[in-house]
Amino acid sequence: MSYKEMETKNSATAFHQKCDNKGPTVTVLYNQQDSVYEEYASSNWTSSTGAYITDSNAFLYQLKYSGSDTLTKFSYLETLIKDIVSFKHSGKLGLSDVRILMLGPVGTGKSSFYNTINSVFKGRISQSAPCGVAINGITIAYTPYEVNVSSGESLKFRLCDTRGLEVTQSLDIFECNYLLDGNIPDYFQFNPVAPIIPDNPLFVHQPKCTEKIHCVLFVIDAATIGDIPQKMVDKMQNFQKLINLKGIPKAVLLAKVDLACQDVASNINNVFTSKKIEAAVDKASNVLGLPRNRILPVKNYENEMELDDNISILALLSLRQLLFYAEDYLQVLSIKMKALEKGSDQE
Ligand SMILES: Nc1nc2c(ncn2[C@@H]2O[C@H](COP(=O)(O)OP(=O)(O)O)[C@@H](O)[C@H]2O)c(=O)[nH]1
Ligand SMILES: [Mg+2]
Repeated sequence: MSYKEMETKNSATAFHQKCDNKGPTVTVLYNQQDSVYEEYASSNWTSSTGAYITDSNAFLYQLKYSGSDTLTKFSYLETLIKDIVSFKHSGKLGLSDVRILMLGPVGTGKSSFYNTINSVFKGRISQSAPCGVAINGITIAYTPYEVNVSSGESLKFRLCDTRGLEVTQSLDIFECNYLLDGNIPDYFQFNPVAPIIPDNPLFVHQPKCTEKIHCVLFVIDAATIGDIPQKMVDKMQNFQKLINLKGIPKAVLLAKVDLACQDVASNINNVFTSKKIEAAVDKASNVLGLPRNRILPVKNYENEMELDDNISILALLSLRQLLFYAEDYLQVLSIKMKALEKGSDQE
C-alpha cells in the first residue's frame, strides 16, 4: 500500500507524494454515507497542474452504496456519460435546458462537435447536423440541437450551432449580442448581407431565460490556429468583450487535434503529451485571453465508421466541463436576481 488517508494530515499533497509515477494504481474511497468506491487507473498519477489524462483502461467500481453491497463496474466513458445524463442545472431560474453557443470561423468543426456528442449518446456514428466544406460554410441557421438518450429522453443542454464567422459577412457583433440575449428565434436563417434587426417580425423581444445563452464555446481548428487572419482574431476578441460584459462563461474547443499532430492522429491518447498540441493550446489561450484549462482539445468523429472510446472520452470531458461552467454561471445569476428582487421590494 502506498498511501492511507488516516495516517496523514495534508492529504492531497501526501497522496501525490506517495502515489505519483507509481504505474497502475487501485484507489479505494469511503464516504460518510457508507458508500465505497474502488478506482483502477492504468496510467501514472501526476501532479502537473491542469493536466487531464485519458485512460480508457480505467475503471470505477461501486462496492457499496448507502450501506448496501452493490458491486457495479463503470468504465471511465460510462462514468462521464452518467455525469452528463444526470446533469441538472439549478432549478431556480425556471430553465428547461442550458444553452451552449458554438461560435467560430467557417469549417472549424462546430457542427461536427454536435455530431460527435450525439453519436456517443446514440451509440453509433450519426451525422444529423450537416457538416463539410463549402466557401461560406454549410451551416446557415441558428439551431439549438438537443441530444437524446436511448429511452428518447432529452438531456438538459442544447448545443447551439450557428453560421460560421467570416471577416466581412454576418454574423456581426449585433447579431452576436442578439444570440446571447435570446432575441434570435430557433432555426432562424442568417442572411450574410443583411443582419437581423429588432424590426424583423421574427425578432424575439422578450426572451425567456431558457432561450438565452449560458456558456459560449469558441471553436478553433488546432491545425490552422497560427494562420487565423488578424481581422478574424479582432472579430472574435470583440465578441469576447461583449460576452465578458454579460458575465457569460467561455471556453475554446480546439478541434481537429488529429490534423495538428501526427502522433495524435495515430493515437488520440497522445493529445496530453504532444508538444504540438501544447503549443496550439498556448496559442489559443493567447488569442482568446483564456486560461489554458479553458482550452478543450477534441478530435471529432469525421471519417470513422465505428465509435472509439478514446475519441468519445475526450469529447465528453469537454462537454462535462462546459456544463460545469454553465451551472456555476446560473448559480451566480440566480443569486444576483434574488438580490435585485430584494432591492426592488425595499424601494
Ligand atoms: N480530421 C478532422 N476533421 C474534422 C474534425 N472536425 C471537423 N472535421 C471536418 O472539417 C470539416 C468542417 O467541419 P464542420 O463541422 O462542418 O465545421 P463548421 O463549419 O464549424 O460547422 C468537415 O469536413 C469535417 O468532417 C476533426 O476533429 N478532425
Ligand atoms: Mg457548421
